[in-house]
Amino acid sequence: MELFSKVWVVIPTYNERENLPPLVSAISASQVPIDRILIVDDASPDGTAAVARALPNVQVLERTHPRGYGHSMRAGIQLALRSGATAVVTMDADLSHDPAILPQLLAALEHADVAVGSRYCRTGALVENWSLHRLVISRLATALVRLCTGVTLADPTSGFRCWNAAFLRSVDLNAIRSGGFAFLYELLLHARRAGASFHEVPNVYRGRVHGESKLNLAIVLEAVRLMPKLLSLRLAGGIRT
Ligand SMILES: Nc1nc2c(ncn2[C@@H]2O[C@H](COP(=O)(O)OP(=O)(O)O)[C@@H](O)[C@H]2O)c(=O)[nH]1
Ligand SMILES: [Mg+2]
Repeated sequence: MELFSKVWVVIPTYNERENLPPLVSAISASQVPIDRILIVDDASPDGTAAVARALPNVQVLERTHPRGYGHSMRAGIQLALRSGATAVVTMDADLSHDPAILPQLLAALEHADVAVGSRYCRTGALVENWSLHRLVISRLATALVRLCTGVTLADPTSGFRCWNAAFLRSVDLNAIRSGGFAFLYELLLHARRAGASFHEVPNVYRGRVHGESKLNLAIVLEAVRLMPKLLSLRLAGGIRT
């Protein structure tokens, strides 16, 4: 099947009502043939789901429990795959992932299983409007995830990824336990174990303007606790390089 015949974009949301209308317009303006934009909302109190339902080409998956980026991402990706997606894009709602690079991400699937929108793929960081402490956390996470997964991407923690769906179907998503952002790191290791080839595309990451970050101590601790597990899985072998 043609790789771009059914492109799904999966976006987990929690309190993103102001960001969704400009995001959906920017995705449409990127001129890629998007079959469906799937908003996976965790019963946001600000009414994000109702805003999303009024937007063109959008399907809303409403979840309740347990709340979390990782739980939502897994549910969203699985729905996209069950619905026959040929390519799956994952991105955030807060406009930090620039839809203008969608054509490059999709084009990269001609020669890679996964294309990553990357903050760090040139010298220095492509970030704007981000506090120093967020940059430091991000850089530390980058170093740890590279070490523990063995994936040599410049930006292995980026959630802006574009997958060949046929490849993604070969990854056991139910084996991933993390409910927060650590889902992304676990997925990376499982993808590597399945023999993934990667390609990075520069993405100028803009810190959010509307709404609040959901990064909190529990999410950071979950990620820290995951690292030894990832490392032992990596060292246990069975990983094609
Ligand atoms: N469904 C769902 N989405 C979430 C949750 N936490 C964060 N998100 C979404 O995940 C994306 C990234 O979160 P964000 O707060 O921007 O994280 P940051 O960029 O690390 O500050 C955004 O689209 C959020 O709305 C959650 O618990 N459930
Ligand atoms: Mg964000």
